[in-house]
Amino acid sequence: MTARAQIGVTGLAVMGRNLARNFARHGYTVAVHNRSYAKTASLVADHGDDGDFVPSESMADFVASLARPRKVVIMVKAGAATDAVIAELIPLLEEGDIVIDAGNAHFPDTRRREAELKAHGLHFVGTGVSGGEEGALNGPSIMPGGSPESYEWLGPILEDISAKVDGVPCCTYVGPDGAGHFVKMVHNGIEYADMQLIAEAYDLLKQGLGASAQEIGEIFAEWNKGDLESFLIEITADVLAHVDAETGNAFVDVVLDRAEQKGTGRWTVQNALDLGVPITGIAEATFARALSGSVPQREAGRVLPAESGAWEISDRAAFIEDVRLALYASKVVAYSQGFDQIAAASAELGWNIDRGAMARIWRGGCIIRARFLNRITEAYERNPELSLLLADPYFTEQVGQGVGAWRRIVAQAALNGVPTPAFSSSLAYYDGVRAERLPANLIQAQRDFFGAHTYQRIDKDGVFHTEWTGDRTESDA
Ligand code: NBP
Repeated sequence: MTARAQIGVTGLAVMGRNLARNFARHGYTVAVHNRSYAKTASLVADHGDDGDFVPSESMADFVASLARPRKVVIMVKAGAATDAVIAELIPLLEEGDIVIDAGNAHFPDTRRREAELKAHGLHFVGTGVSGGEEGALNGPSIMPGGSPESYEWLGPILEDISAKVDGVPCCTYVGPDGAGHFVKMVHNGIEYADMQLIAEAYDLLKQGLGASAQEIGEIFAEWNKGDLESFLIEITADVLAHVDAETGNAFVDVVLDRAEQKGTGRWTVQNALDLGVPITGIAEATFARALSGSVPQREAGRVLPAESGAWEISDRAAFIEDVRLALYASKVVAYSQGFDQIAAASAELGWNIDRGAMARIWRGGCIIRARFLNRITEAYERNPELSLLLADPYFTEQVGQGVGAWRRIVAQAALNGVPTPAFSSSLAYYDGVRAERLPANLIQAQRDFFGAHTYQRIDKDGVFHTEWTGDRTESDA
């Protein structure tokens, strides 16, 4: 076996197969392997024309077919399968080789694996890959972590096969150990928020205007020509226009209203709680999916009184514009919160993640690709230490122009009994961060009362406690 392949992919289900084809189409000699040989054989049989594949039945032959330093991409089911493949690889690899996990691993697992492989003299690169099947084949957004040294070998290849926007690759080095998978996790969390916000906008247009799916699809198609231009708005317009072949009804009207939530949204929210970062848009989006699937509660809840009247909208065009502005503003909040989470983790784990660069590599290839990501990159370029994306002058102005609309929409939704958890919580967050004073003063006082948790004062430095059950004197804590 000649060690001639420049990169290898093990795990040739939907994602791995397409990624391997993408490498081959870019002129790389690609070693390919799968636990069961059938997938390897069918890849070469069906797509051998894409380029130069070196198929192997055994892991040992697969490793032997790779030029050094070996670069092995693992694209298997995240979790135990990844550990099984790594265990098989370790004895076959040599110092300096690079193992790339491109599956959807949870970042603590990536940190553990990176440390383990480092002890063997191997590089381990946990890599976020977004864009699904189509992205893997034609250019995904790629978020690699691991050592900077491994990126020197790997970066040019990954940048080559990634999506390009204005000629710029949607791939960059994210940061050490689990940083790549972490950023991919937050990307998916933002995706949850984005989808929920779009769904709420759809619901408002449907319930407020009594508009048909077709009509709402046309509104989204129009929105896609402006600031909201994005992959998700584009496919929403497409989906809303689709007619169910069996019934002749709008397709969305025959789809059951129960959304699933898999790992990444939940992980994002769990991690935000650990970090103490309010990502309310993402959290509400995750819980909204959970609520949609809470069948017994929803059945029981139908008896609850609404106390809302018939919703009458006199100016349809003005209402549609209000929904658009509220959607844009809420979307900025979701991104602002997601980038706060990245900043917090980066500070805690010493990752030094460049948030502007993350927005740049999300512009193409991935599910949240959107026109306004350019604006986010610009905001972080203007001020790399920006503590609140919303407070960047561009976004302050853009969101500011829509605040009135945002309030009208959230208020009308509440008055008319339409649930808008992501719109509403995003506005509450906006008002929270802009508030001169929050009622947390009372919470601190309560905590000191029942648990002697102490408090600080606005008029002098120090930490204090009041003897609530005694004479109520205040002492330094
Ligand atoms: P799957 O997640 O369905 O995994 C199937 C692959 O894992 C097959 O190649 C299978 O081999 C292999 N595998 C399993 Br299962 N257990 C194994 C083990 N113990 N040892 C070795 N191989 C094992 O594939 P996928 O849908 O292509 O996804 C691959 C990865 O990409 C996952 O981590 C997934 O979360 C991620 N993903 C990402 C996106 C995205 O947009 N970025 C989309 C979809 C998936 P076999 O053929 O022998 O059973």
